[in-house]
Amino acid sequence: MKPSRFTLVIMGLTASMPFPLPAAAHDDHAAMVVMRDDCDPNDTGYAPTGGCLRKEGDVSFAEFGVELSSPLAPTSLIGHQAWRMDPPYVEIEPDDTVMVRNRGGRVHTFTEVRDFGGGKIPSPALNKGLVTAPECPVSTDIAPGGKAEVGGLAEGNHHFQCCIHPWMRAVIKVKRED
Ligand SMILES: [Cu+2]
Repeated sequence: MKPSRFTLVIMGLTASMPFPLPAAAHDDHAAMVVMRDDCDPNDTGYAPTGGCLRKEGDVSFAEFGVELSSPLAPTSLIGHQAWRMDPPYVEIEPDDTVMVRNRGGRVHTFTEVRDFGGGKIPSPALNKGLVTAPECPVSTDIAPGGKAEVGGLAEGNHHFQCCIHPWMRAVIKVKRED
């Protein structure tokens, strides 16, 4: 079991910095993960939960809800697959940083969890079959257009998820190349 060791910088503010980033790392990102969704900005169904702040997108709030689950897996969360981490798997070296951008219209988080689990929104439909990941209630929101930088990761696999849409997942593998 690895301790959670990472640095998350949100919009110029340092949320937690157990291991300061080397200055050069800020200009040299080894990888990027883009958080995406395709919410329809004209659908007022999104308004009570932050709206849809993007110019284009054609997924209605109703369609989003339908895709949360499948009749074939009634107790499992599936989730609309337009809400996604792109790519869901990246490999970096120990001193590298990953730039994370929210290019969707909804709020997302990019939260390191020991184990993938449920998110922080108290909605059974959004967390079907999942136990809340303990890291999620204190996760940091990244607004549409926002970004974060992840660095200082130890060697090994690191699990990141959105704590609002828990099927949005990414694994960052940190591996030293020789
Ligand atoms: Cu999300």
